[in-house]
Amino acid sequence: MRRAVCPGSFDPIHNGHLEVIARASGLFDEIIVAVSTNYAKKYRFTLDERLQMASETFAALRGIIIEPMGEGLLAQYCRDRGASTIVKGLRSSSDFDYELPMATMNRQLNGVETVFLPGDSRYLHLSSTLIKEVAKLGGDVSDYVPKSVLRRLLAGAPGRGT
Ligand code: COD
Repeated sequence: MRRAVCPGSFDPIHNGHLEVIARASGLFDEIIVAVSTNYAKKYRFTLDERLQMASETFAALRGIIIEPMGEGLLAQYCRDRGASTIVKGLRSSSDFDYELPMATMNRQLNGVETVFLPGDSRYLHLSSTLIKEVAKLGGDVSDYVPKSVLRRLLAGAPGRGT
């Protein structure tokens, strides 16, 4: 079985992530969407919420598993889960410059390879940070996030009570 891991914070998951993960699922038998926890990071959504939003997003797609990744090494997580490949989406050359050293390190640590998929041009400007900021200030992000994410973002938008 060809199994790959798509790791991320997914705080929250958005259509740029979704599109890359859906395409990756056509290349592998099984995709594990690994939702990371980095205790040095301040998340808007709890791990449970991020897992739930990802699960709701991929409910209709077969062969996609949503899991917490924990805090440890991604390369070790991949080995523990029997995955030989990491899939990452790229938006720009700066993404590539950031990702290349990690891809090399992960391969040298235990042989796990990284495959890069170019992001879809409709979503290259998206990041979770930008989406949270626009939504918080009352902007319309409905073209950029799945419905379950939109519902949660709107709960914190201006004039809606939180
Ligand atoms: N279009 C396409 N791809 C996108 C888009 C978009 N609009 N936005 C984001 N992506 C890609 C990112 O490039 C990334 O590959 C992935 O989606 C996840 O994005 P985020 O922002 O949710 O996640 P990050 O960048 O916070 O995730 C970081 C990881 C969990 C991947 C990273 O921290 C990690 O590898 N942690 C493990 C610790 C470890 O092993 N460290 C040593 C590394 S050698």
